[in-house]
Amino acid sequence: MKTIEGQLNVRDARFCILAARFNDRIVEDLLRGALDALKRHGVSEASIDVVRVPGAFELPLAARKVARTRHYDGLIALGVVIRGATPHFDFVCGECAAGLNRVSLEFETPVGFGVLTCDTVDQAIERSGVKHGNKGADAALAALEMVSLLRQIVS
Ligand code: INI
Repeated sequence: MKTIEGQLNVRDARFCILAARFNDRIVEDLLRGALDALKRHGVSEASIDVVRVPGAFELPLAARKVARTRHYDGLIALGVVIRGATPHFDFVCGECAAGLNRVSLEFETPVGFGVLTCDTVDQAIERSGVKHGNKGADAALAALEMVSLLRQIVS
């Protein structure tokens, strides 16, 4: 039996982090986590670009444009969506997740999903480096692992 799985040390990989500005104080913590995770696994700062978008809803379009360049091995999308009094949350979260997944499949490019979808600000803070880890770092590690995995599966 052969098991194929990705590693976290990937050679010569380029990453693009897409970060939403909405709820920017929390997104910055996700960004810090993602950058730290990449660098600690050997990705140089010169191999990472950061693209800023207004909100999580805009992440898929920017990700698509970035993926199209074929300049990057992996993308990492970061955002924080917090439920309000209207159904807006559901539309932003749904389109964001579905759009990012489509980009990933269409371009066969890993997209780490580091978009928090929370009921409260406290939940978001807890997931951006306080109590429940840092989901930006988790998304970066998932992207790293998937880049490594895809490199091993050649058609
Ligand atoms: N964008 C977010 O990233 N997080 C949110 O919590 C949020 N809320 O709550 O409205 C949000 N809305 C903006 C949206 O992503 C778009 O930028 C906006 O609708 C313009 O297209």
